[in-house]
Formats: sequence, C-alpha cells, structure tokens
Amino acid sequence: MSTKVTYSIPNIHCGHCVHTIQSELIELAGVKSVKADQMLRNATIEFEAPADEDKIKALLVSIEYPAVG
Ligand SMILES: [Cu+2]
Repeated sequence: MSTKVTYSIPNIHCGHCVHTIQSELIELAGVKSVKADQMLRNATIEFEAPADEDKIKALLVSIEYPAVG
C-alpha cells in the first residue's frame, strides 16, 4: 500500500528545478511517482517502504529544495 504526500517547495523557480526534483526523488527506493509543479511550487510524491517521509525530506534538503510545512 502506497502513500501520497504533497510538499510545498518554495525553491522551485523553473522547469530545471522541476526536472531535478523529479529525477532525484524517483531514484529513492520505494518512490513510485513524483510530480513537481513549477507554478504551485510543490511536489506530490507517491511512495511505499522502504521510502518514508523522513528520507524524502532529507533528500530534498540534500539537493537544496527543502520542503516547508
Ligand atoms: Cu529552477
């Protein structure tokens, strides 16, 4: 059973940011899909174990797109 979360990511400012977030997150084991939105500045991630919210958020911090809230 997978979980879907949406995070606000204020550092998204262009299509390159969207591409970076999507391509990095999809590499994390357990992440099923990633849809980042340039206009809304958010990302919706569907995942299952072994991925969890802590790992996803840590990855976003490491690529300098920290999630807010
Ligand atoms: Cu950008």
